[in-house]
Amino acid sequence: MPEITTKPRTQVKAQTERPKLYKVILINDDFTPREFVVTVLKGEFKLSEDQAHRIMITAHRRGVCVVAVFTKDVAETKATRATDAGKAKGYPLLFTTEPEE
Ligand code: TYC
Repeated sequence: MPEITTKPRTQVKAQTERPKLYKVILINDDFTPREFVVTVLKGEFKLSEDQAHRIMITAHRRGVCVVAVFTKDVAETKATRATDAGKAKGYPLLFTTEPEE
């Protein structure tokens, strides 16, 4: 009997690479109250009052501040939720995401 040999159709890739991480970035604006930015940072990113205040002040002074890094899905979900919290109050508060180098 001739033996039939078939090549495996799928290649199993070694799962040793770390998932790419994404930064959530807070953008300054002239209208959102400082205390509201701090409240959103604490609620969505589980930061302490002190950490949230430092990040808010850094964005206020420099224009932008990295809040934290997450996997892509988590970063995008948190940025959207935090931006929507501002939108719900009529504020132009904005969080964006970008891949880490
Ligand atoms: N610049 C705002 C103000 O003076 C406060 C603020 C800080 C808004 C950081 C957004 O990402 C921000 N009321």
